[in-house]
Amino acid sequence: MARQFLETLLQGDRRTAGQMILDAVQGGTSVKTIYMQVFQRTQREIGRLWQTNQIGVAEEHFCTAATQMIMSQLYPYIFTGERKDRRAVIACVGGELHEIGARMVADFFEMQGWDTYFLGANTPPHSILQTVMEHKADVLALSVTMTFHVSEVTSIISSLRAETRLTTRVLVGGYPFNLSPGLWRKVGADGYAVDAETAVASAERLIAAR
Ligand code: B12
Repeated sequence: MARQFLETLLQGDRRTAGQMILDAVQGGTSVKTIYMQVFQRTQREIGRLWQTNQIGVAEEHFCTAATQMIMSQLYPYIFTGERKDRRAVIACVGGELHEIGARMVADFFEMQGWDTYFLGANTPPHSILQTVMEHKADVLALSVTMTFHVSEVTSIISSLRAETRLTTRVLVGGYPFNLSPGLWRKVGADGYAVDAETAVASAERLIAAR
């Protein structure tokens, strides 16, 4: 299905690609499966095709925008179910433009009954901290893709500890953390997860140990 979805997008047909996903979900495929097995796979394959010069920036942008639009069409299936009275703020640190991974993490938290505040790409540090304080977040989830943004994470975490009395736990994730096991400890985070599917369980372990 991921292959068919990608081929359809590369042909420029986002309507059929979207319908394919809606049909699958209405036919019983879980949104979680679609996220992990179709969207994540496809985005990573798009990156490989771009890196090896088989597609251009325009095709990558088209596919990424279409995928985000199709994700929005799945929201009636995401914002359902029992709430847990747990709050998570999810953000990409300043300068970071890769936001689909973080959005997936946010949506997995929602699907597990958390209330989420997804701030998206390129969020200034003071806005992240302000949101965490305003919502008394149980968890702050920080996403980084480009290695040159990792130092931003260190600085946000130290400000959070120094400037607030909150017991908010910090979970980090994204490409550099997946490449380098143990990096999450070096930036001062409380935990790390490899993907959206494992992020919520990691967060719940951190809360239980608080
Ligand atoms: C789409 C895309 C873009 C788009 C992003 C648009 C958007 N709205 O998000 C745009 C065009 C902006 C872009 C720009 C760039 N990109 Co780009 N991009 C991608 C691409 C193709 C897909 C990203 C994606 O959606 N992945 C799918 C998601 C689902 O996967 P994920 O991000 O890994 O997230 C999962 C986990 O990591 C984890 N996770 C993520 N965050 C968090 C947070 C927490 C708390 C937790 C627990 C878990 C977690 O869970 C997620 C879901 O399971 C990737 C290819 C790839 N392999 O990912 C390249 C890629 C990341 N980009 C790359 C590059 C080089 C760039 C640019 C430098 C290009 C340029 N020359 O300008 C710029 C940098 C921009 C910047 N300052 O951030 C390289 C990075 C290589 C490297 N060594 O670092 C990649 C890998 C492409 C490649 N193969 O070379 N890009």
